[in-house]
Amino acid sequence: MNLAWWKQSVVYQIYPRSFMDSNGDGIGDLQGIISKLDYIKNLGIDVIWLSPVYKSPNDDNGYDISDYQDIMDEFGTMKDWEELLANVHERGMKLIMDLVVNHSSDEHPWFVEARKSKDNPYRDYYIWRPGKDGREPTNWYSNFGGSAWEYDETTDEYYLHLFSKKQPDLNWRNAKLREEVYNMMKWWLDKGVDGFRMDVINFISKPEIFPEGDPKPGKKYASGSKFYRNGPHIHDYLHEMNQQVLSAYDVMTVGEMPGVTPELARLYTEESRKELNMVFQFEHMGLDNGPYGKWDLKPLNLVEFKQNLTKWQKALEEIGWNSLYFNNHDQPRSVSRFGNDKEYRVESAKMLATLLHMMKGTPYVYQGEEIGMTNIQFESIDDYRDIEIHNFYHEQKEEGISQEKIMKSIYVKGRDNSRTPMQWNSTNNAGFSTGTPWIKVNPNYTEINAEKEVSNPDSIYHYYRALIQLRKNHEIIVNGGYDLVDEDHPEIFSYKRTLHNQTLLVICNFYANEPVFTLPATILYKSAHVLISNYQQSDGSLGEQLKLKPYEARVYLLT
Ligand code: TEU
Ligand code: CA
Repeated sequence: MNLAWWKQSVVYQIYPRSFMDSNGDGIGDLQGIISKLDYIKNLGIDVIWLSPVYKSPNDDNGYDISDYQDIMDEFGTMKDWEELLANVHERGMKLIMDLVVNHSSDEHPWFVEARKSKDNPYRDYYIWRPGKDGREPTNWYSNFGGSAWEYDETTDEYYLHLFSKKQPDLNWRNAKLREEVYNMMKWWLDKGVDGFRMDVINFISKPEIFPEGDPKPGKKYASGSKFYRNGPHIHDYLHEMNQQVLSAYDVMTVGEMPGVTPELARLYTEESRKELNMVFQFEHMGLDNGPYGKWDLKPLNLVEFKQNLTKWQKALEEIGWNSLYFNNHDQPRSVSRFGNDKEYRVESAKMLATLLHMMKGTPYVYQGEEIGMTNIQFESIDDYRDIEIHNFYHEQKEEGISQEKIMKSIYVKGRDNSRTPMQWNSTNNAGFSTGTPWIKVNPNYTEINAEKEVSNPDSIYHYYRALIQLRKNHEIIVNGGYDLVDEDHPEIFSYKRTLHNQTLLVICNFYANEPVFTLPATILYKSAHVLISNYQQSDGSLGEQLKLKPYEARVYLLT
């Protein structure tokens, strides 16, 4: 297959703070990651995506950067980072870094300068506006609650922050700022980095003017996302970045793009446009959100889920490329969210992995997903660490919402669900740290841990290994066409992949019932055999009708 390496790769995301602590301070670090590279390699991983490790005050756990070219003290030194990169490359893996350039930390020297005076040379690296009638320049809310504008007394102006007030947005209209970003990227690429995951990169082009949003009934602030997402110059900036930096290297780029549509994703990832390789879209991550957003809980409708994932498979089937994920450091854990982490944790984790890994695109595995780690429920809000959770809690408390309702939303959708320490073994703190972890370990670590998973051939870990190996052995998984099967079935998610004279038939029972799968008459074959299944198969035959067990997944290769 003469396909780009990133089209044939499987990526493993590490959230460093929670991955492995080597020095007993309770915080994951670079030496900890180095000690676990063989575990990652043995899973069959090709690329590691490292969430930010740069100097940061950790207001948003590293997504607020105060020095783009130095390592956060708690994670180690630049020498540790260079040792990590060398060790990753020695094992034949690649390393991509997290590029967070929609905003910096307010402790970055650029912002420290910019806020000194209106005529400071760095003033225009950020977005400042005067207040309007004694209030913020617009009624936009921040993604972390409250206003998206913070008043700065020194110069009697507000600065824009689409996230926390310690994350001021950078002004990409300023060519000098863009040049500083490009030079920083080259500096990392010259050190041997194999690419970037780009944080909210479709937010960087702000509109010429900032219109007022339209608040929901009873709300003071409104979404401004239709104004700052996919803005007027976004393609110019990404193409400029590609031409001035990326095109000179053999690298992989994935843009994190809340609000991106399939049509826009084709523009961002069509190779001839020379912008990015792929994007993280969020539509399937929003199907269990009510009208008021993620905390407004709504049950997932499987038919909607099937239609949405199919829409993305078809839109980027020939042009562009899909990223495939159900988990990351911002999302609750999929086995709790979409599967069943009680009676059928193992079966449903394997079913969800089958569903994702047999699709067309680059699959992403988030740390702990491969061993079926689950969501967490802390009794006290004081055990949570995420700024998004704390802001939500206090905002809701002020609105008089009940503690029970608030905590229910946090239990189902809070980002800390995915940030509890990686569960390595059944020793104290799950073997993550000999100190007190920065966030409590999920108490189920005695049952759910990597050591147990690696030693059990029927584990979720070994099932992921098998799925990843299938991708390497069967071109149809990387390159085959995609078609949904039986769109309207309310419990079964089935699709087929086709390439030359082969058909891959993927059948996933999404629930605990035992529905019957009916083979469409249009699927013709001479021989069928099961490539993988999450139940021991009585036989690999494929009749006209298949009674499925709870959360049963089967992949047939038909010729
Ligand atoms: O996330 C962007 C983003 O939209 C998040 O707000 C995410 O959708 C939300 O948290 C889901 O509830 C990126 C990073 O992945 C996230 O960790 C950072 O907090 C955010 O940008 C700001 O850098
Ligand atoms: Ca540490």
